[in-house]
Formats: sequence, structure tokens, C-alpha cells
Amino acid sequence: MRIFGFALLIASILLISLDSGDRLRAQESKALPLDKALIKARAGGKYGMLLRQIKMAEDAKQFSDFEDFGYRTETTCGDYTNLPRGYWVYVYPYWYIWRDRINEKEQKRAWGPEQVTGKPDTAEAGDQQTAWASGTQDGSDEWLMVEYKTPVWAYALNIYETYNPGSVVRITAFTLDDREVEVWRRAHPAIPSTPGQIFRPAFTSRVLTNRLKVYLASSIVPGWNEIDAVGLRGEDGSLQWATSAHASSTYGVATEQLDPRDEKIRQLEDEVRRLKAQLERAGFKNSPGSGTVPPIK
Ligand SMILES: [Ca+2]
Repeated sequence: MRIFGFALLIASILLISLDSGDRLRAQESKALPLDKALIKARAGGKYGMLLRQIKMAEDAKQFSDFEDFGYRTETTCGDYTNLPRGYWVYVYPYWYIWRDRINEKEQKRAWGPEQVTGKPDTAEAGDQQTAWASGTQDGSDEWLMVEYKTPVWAYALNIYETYNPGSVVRITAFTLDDREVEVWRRAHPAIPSTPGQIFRPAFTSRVLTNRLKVYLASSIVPGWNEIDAVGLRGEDGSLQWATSAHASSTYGVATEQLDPRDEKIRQLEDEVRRLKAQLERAGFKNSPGSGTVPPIK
């Protein structure tokens, strides 16, 4: 009887461990193909401009296979640090961190990176508000990240350089698991004799992607190196225009819309300052250790 009980115990331990192994395998098999996962992570087209994608398979325990977690400001998660603020969506086994809520999209700022989205609309070469301009003319090198609706095997970019062209020196593409892969580079900028150009670098490596990063040697190509639009050519001959854009800096930042949360925090800070001032006027001191005890006269 005792032996039977022991055998039963062993059998149940075996069953439990088999079960957890099965569950792990089931979890692995439920990971969607990455292009489908990307669509799901947009939460019905609600989010755009992917900033980071981090692998956190263990979060499936808490969030199952999908979670629209909303706007987050924390900058660390597990072993990951320096994460950008944004809208977090979990699609097993990744967190996707998006910059934009599409339906809250503000008007395009003059010279903002959002001017790069859509078809070219800068008719004439020159310093035009309908193109992206970096924060300074030559103060630093810059980059421009462009995102497209549909991942394709990327073949080339059509870069509409509408002011001081020739600064593009490197292009990378992000794989659907967020690895940055170099697809084109040259050692030096090449300034054309024309005031603008459509630059069409063809890639030297194959990547399935919908997100690319264009690096500009802005510091050594004098003046603002403005870009109006960036088309993505697929190996299948398709051409897409960017749906979102992100940049190292922008001249358009002066008119940037505040995040409503930042505005709320600012209001609260003002309120705290006002209250502090009132307290001080009433004879309460705000210094370490003094608490709220009024000074002795
Ligand atoms: Ca420049």
C-alpha cells in the first residue's frame, strides 16, 4: 500500500513536469509570425512609429499573448535600459513601444520629421517648410527613421533631398525582431551640382522590413540637409511612402505639441509652487529639517 502511494506520488510529479513542458512548448508555438505580430501590435491601426521592440517571453504569464498596456514612462524593463517613453503593446514574446497614437495625430509641424510622411509635396528645391530640417545646420550628424505600413524585402529607398543634398552616408533596416542591419553605406557624402535630387541607393543586403534609418553626415555638408519624402522600393517592385517618421532632431521642435500628461504635471508643479509661496508668506519655512514649524520670533 505504501509502495503504491509512493508510485502514485512519482507518477503525479512526472505528470506535472510533463504538463509544464507541454505548456512551454505550447507557448512557443503560439508566437505569431513576426509580420502578423507587428500588425497585431498596432492594436487595430491605433499606434505608429515603433521605437523599440524588446523580448520578454516571461511576461506572457502576466499578460497572456496580447496586452494594450497604454502610455508608459518607465525606461527599464527586465535587463533592458534606456527605453523610450511610449505606448506599450505586448504580443508574445515581445513588447512593442510606439511613439504615436495615430488618431491623436497633430497637424504637421513646419520642418518636423512628419513632413517626410506621405508622397513628396515640396515642388521646388530650397528651404521649404514641407520638408524635414534638423535642429541645427551643421551642429551634429543626424538620422531620420522612416516607418511603412507593410514589411517588404527592401530593395532601395527613393530619398527626396530638397535642400543641400548629398549628406546621406548610411542606411540601416530593422528586422521584424528589432535588429538593426546595415543595407547601404558610402565612406563620404557626395554633393551633387543640383540644388536638390532624388537619391536612390540600392541595398547591398536583403532584409524583410518596414522600418529604416537614414544617417546624414550633416556636420560636413554645409547648410540644412532637408528631406521631403522617402519612398521604400520592395524587391517585388512595390513603392510605399512613409506612414511615420522620427528624427535625431528637428527645427520644427519649437512648435511641438505637449503631451497632455506633461502639461498636467506642469500645472501640478505650478500649483505646488503657488502653495509653497503662500505657506512661506504665512511664515512657514521650506528647508530640510524645519518641517512646517513656524520660525520662533
Ligand atoms: Ca548640414
